[in-house]
Amino acid sequence: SVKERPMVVRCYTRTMIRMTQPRVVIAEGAVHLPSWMPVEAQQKALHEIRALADGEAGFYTPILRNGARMRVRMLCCGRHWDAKTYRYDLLRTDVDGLPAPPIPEVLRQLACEAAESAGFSLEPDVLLVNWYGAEGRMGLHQDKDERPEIIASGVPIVSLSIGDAAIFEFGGARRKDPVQRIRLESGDAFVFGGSSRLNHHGIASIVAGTGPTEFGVAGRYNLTFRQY
Ligand code: MD6
Ligand code: FE
Repeated sequence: SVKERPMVVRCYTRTMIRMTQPRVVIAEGAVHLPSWMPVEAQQKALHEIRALADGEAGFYTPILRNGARMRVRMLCCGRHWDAKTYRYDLLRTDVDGLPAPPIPEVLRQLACEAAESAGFSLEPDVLLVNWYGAEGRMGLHQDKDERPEIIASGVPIVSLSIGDAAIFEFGGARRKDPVQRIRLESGDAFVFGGSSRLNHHGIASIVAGTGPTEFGVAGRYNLTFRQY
């Protein structure tokens, strides 16, 4: 009988479980994967983020070309996003001139899997880590500093969130298009590419004190993986 076939049980790997998890299509090519990262994966990722933070080229507060300080701390891997020129560079020219550290393999692998879970494929060569305090936010923007061929091909950006929840706004191709508000929790993945690749989006607010207490995270980390 079926009861005598333990093989069926053994097939339920983590991947199988993930495949049955919710996948919310927000717009064409924009997919929210709630609770996509198991707690152990979030802790592994946190370990990597802390190692980067403690490294020579750690977090800094970007200053934009209009002179405004961003309301997040940032750290880039693979390539550095220059807040003064809005270009990618191998060196942190607008910060301290140090080279951007490589993307940790554990994180790169997570991003590839998240892209796959959303029906995309991604070979990330840039990772931006944003660190938000309770007052952190990010204005509505488009991610359009990657190579034009990559953007045109619809290769997605993969976003992973760890720590406090955030209210994410996801709009359309035009800045004045209406936005959907999505609460991103610790462990959520959000992937957008295809015809949504240039949609406006931002972080309206952080919901302080809502992250898993056992992580000991102050605020929220957001990791965006890109193909330059
Ligand atoms: C954030 N995220 O979640 C900011 N960009 O803190 C982004 O700006 C973002 O979530 C591109 C793709 C996904 C994102
Ligand atoms: Fe973005």
